[in-house]
Parts: sequence; C-alpha cells; structure tokens
Amino acid sequence: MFRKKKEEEEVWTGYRIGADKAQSFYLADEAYNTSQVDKLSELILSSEKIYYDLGSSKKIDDLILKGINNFRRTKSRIGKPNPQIIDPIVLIDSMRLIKSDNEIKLLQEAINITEKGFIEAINFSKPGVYEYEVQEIMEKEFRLRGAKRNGYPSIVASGKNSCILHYIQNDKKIEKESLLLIDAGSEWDYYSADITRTWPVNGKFTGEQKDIYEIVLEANIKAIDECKVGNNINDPHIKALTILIEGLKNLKILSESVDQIIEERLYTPFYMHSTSHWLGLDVHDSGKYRDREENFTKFSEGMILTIEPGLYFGDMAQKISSKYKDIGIRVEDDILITKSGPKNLSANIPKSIKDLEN
Ligand SMILES: [Mn+2]
Repeated sequence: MFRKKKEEEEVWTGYRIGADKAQSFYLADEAYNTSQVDKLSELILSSEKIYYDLGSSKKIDDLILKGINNFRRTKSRIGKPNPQIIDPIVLIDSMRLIKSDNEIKLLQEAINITEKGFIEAINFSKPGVYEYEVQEIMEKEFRLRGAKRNGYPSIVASGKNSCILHYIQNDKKIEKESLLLIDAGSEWDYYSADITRTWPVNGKFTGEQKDIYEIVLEANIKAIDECKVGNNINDPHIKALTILIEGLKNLKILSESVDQIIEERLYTPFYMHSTSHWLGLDVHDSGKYRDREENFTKFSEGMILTIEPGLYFGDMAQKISSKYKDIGIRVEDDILITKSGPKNLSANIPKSIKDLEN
C-alpha cells in the first residue's frame, strides 16, 4: 500500500512514489494506493498465507478478520482451509541476524566513515571547547564522506557526563584533565556503525583514569576473543564482567568474591548495562538473544554484534569511592563472527593508551 500521487500535496510534503511506480520499483507483484486499503479483505479470498503482525494495527486487524470471515462464508464451505496468518517478524528477525557478504560490506563502510569522524574528533578535542563543537567536527566528516545520517544521536560526553549512558545534550564546556566519551556511528545505505571511544582531552590520562581505562580495555579485548562459533551471546558478557570485577577488586573498590559479586549484582553501581547487542539495519538490530527454552543464542558465521564494556563512577557509585568520582569509560567495537574467529570491524579506531595519549 502506497500513498497516492497528488501533486498539490507533494508540493508541501515531498515526492510520493504512488502505487503504479511502486510496483516496478520495489518489484512487487501488485501494489495499491492506501485509499484502496479495503481491498485487503478481498485479496484474502484468494490467499493461502497472510504474513502479518496481528495486533499491530486495529484497522488492518479488522480488515483481515473481515476477509477471513468472508472466506469462511464462501470458501470454507467448499472444503478450503482458512488462510494461515504468519508472524513475519520471526522470519525477518532470523534473516537479519545473519548478514550477507554485501551487508557486511555496507556495515564496514559505515564503520570506516565513523573511524574518520572519530579521528577528527580526537584531534580537535581539547579543554575549553564545547561538546557540541566536537560533535559537529565529527559529524561533518561523516557527511563529507557520504553518510547522510547518523545511526543514532551522538553521545559526546565530557567529565561526569560520561557517567550518563544516553547523554545527548552535548552542551557542556570540556574541562581540563577530563575524559571525553563519544558513542556514535554513521549510517551507510541504512546500515549503522556503533562505536565508543574515551580519551583524555589534554593528551594524558591521570593515574586514576588510566587505572580504570586499563580494566575496561582489557575487558573489551578479552570479550572480543569470546566472539566465536561454539560460544553464545552471553559468553563475551560473562568474560567482560569477570574482568571488570577483578579490576574493581584490585583497586579495592569491591572486596567480595567474584562469584558473590556476580550473584548479588554488586557491580551494578559501576556497570549497569550489558556488553553486547546485535548490529545492522538498526543500531540495536533485531534478532533474538535467547530461544524459547531460554538458552542464549549461539554464534554463527555472519552475525555482527557490539562489544562495549564500561565502568562508571557517577551518582550510583558515589558512596563507595570518591577517588574515581565522575570517571566514565566505555570502549565499544563492532565484531563479525567468522569461521576463523572474531573479526573486529572497528579495529582501526585508536583505543590503546599509547594511541590515545600524545
Ligand atoms: Mn552499542
């Protein structure tokens, strides 16, 4: 169903393809204008299967039920079974979970463009400039390299703002000795990158910042190693979590055993999000994390996910530690599962301490 072509409306709101052109453009067998929506119940009379997410629209639900009703009155009598209603989401989800070679290329291009934007941002950032200025420099690079949009609103968070996971105000002045956390991704042909880097704006980590950064970086690297066929989506998370917890214990921020810390979730003041999500057309792409029996999704070739451990010493952590107050660090890469192990598609974006200091 497409909105009918109507020049007097298009002059206000833009071009519409209309049903006629849509048919050839989208290679559809048939196409209709939205004004012909009632036709749906007629079409059902000649259908065996209806791929529709029942419950997603009252109006369409009603038309489909009306069609099925007609079918029962006419076709059922002559022995034909009702058309099956099939939830397309399940099918599309599993198709989207495994990326084709072409999809991998598109996503790699989104990541390559994002890399160039991050390099501009790292070079431009310094104490005294505003977060939105750095954002502008990075996103300008995305645009100049052909990415029309960002996959999601850029998070450009300095100082204590980096402890707010979805900080997008990006309006504060960057103070000296502060870290800058950027979580951003350009979009290329609808595929979105999703990268996070955190660096010291004056070119040198303080001792405390470095302590925390080293833990997060190790969690990122070791969790990436877990992204291989045979493992499941929870394995990198457990690996990252264990390393983060061991790091917090070494710094005397937590004292209980690793098992107890995990069991009682004592890490949540410092790490309150999960380590991975699927990546593709959506930044949090469709695809299941568990099956019906609650088993975690096993990795297969062609899956792409993020690895994004972090540690945050924001308001939730204040009571426990003052030395690390306001430090927020996340390191996020985009990983492709291949036969021969994890492929870090964002490996070229600097993340070692040596590369981030100058
Ligand atoms: Mn992410």
